[in-house]
Amino acid sequence: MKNILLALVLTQIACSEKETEEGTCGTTHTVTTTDDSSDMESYMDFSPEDLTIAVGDCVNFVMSSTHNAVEVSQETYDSLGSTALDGGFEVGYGETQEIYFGEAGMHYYVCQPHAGGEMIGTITVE
Ligand SMILES: [Cu+2]
Repeated sequence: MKNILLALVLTQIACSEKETEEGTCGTTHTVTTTDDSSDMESYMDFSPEDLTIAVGDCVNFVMSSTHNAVEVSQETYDSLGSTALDGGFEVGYGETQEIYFGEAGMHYYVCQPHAGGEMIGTITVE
């Protein structure tokens, strides 16, 4: 019984540490992609493409298997490039990841194989 209690306490400590590190999400927004290439217009898009959120909100990126979402600099975004931003977020193909945004600012991201086809997006945190 003592061991079970200890395990519970340790689990709770681990969880609260994680929350402090990543922050606790205010509202969670969702960005999705589709693998259905019969409609190229929606295939080459993040949905939504441009998202405005509040400081402390999270964005849950739900990537289908042929797309990724990689943060880039404004310059790379403007030139439809695909070079990842140092220390930026990166959600892999077919991956779902919740990203916490704790500071106001602008984030630019692209789908690396389709950046040239304007599969790009922004997150505005205000
Ligand atoms: Cu893509």
